[in-house]
Amino acid sequence: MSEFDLKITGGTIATSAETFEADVAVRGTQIVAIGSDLGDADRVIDASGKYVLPGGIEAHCHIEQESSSGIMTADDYYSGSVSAAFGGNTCIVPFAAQHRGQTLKDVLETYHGRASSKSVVDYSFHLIVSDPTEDVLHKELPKAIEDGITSFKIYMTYDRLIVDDEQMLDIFAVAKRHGALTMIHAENNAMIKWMSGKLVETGHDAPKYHALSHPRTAESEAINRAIALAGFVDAPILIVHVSTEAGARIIAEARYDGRKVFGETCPQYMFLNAEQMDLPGMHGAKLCCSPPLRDRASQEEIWRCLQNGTFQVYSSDHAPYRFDESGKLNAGPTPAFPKIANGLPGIELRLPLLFSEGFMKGRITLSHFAALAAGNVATIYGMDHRKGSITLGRDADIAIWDPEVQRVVNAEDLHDNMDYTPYEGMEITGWPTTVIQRGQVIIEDNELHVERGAGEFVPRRTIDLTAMPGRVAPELDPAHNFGVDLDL
Ligand code: DUC
Ligand code: ZN
Ligand code: ZN
Repeated sequence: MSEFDLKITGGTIATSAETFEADVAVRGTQIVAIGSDLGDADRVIDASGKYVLPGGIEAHCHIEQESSSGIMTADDYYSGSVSAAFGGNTCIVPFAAQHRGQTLKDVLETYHGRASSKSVVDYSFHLIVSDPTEDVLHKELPKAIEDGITSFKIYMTYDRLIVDDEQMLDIFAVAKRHGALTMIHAENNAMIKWMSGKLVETGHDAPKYHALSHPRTAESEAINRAIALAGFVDAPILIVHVSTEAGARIIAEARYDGRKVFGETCPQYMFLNAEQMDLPGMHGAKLCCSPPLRDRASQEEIWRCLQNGTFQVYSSDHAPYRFDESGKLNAGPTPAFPKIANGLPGIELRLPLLFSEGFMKGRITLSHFAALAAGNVATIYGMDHRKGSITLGRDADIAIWDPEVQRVVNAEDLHDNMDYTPYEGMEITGWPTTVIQRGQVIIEDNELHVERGAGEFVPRRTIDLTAMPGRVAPELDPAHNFGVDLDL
């Protein structure tokens, strides 16, 4: 009998902290040795000339989720997870969306049912909270957190999802008390509605006008407000899908002040711009997402904020709606832009795009790539005891990247259930050719080697906020408020 089940030899390993040459050995589901001259193994993978990196964790994706207007995403947990795996991911954290009137218990049961029988990679969920009733706040959210769902998203826009400032404070206070992280879709609802109304009234209802209807200031105003509200109760927040430099600066400044604030951006804000929406007919609908694409200068600014660490998280925001009546054209063949489903696909290309344009072109180091692919997300979302690094004792979730592979993006080559990709025609250098999940090779030779349902639910821990001091607002501090203790 061999000492190990699997050994990966000759590769260059990267974690968020360092890059080094070594062999990796796996027994069962875990990494058990890293070094040279390790013992023999049942199977040896030669990774000479390749990079041995943590399996990606895609922490912002919409899979088998009904939008607030009832449109189902094109990907279910099978196609979505297969596409994620082909893109070098071994774990996904999609949303379990509460629509108003639903209990969180029912929502989570539904999503566990959807994922457990289909996902080929490990998974967790972030809740979307749209109806913060007393029960939700004081019973259901604490229970969900206890069960390992330690993050939830709220929306500052969309009529059917929006929570107002007072509700945000309620949610932040619960998150603070129980150690959860609130993710925020930060856009000013009134500005979007006002601009959309003006544009449509004046006949500007083609898809490209969607980009104008969500002004940059709508994002920065909402980010500012979210940070002020969360900062008041000293609760940790993560601003998702940041599209503007103004928004990024507010996040950077809050972090400079020690506030408990994280930032995320997405490939669409680095690789695409609104000029590309100026297409004939409805084709611009393929690029309608919220926040919208901005301009070329903004792409460079978002890159810079990724490089300088303002964004710790880089996610696809995969929100797959096909260019047909099941998705983008759900409201008819020529809907005005406010009726077009929002979102772009990108779960398979998130990492190849960053590897190619970021690491291979010298914009980020390999360690920074590993951090953005998996390490940062594992830490921020409470999975780093199991995932996100090539480290002894962690799950053997590994993606072997071949820097020699050259590909031109073509929607037909992707494994999602979409009929287009916004990245069509882009040239990519480097690809994850072997993907290993908990010691099992799941992708090799361009083929899937895993059954549906092989992925497991990963209960997550609460967030570690060491080195993020935050502050107590004087009005909430008994030393400065006549001794009032609100026991938040
Ligand atoms: N927000 C998301 O996070 N994804 C898709 C659309 C949206 O508004
Ligand atoms: Zn959002
Ligand atoms: Zn999203």
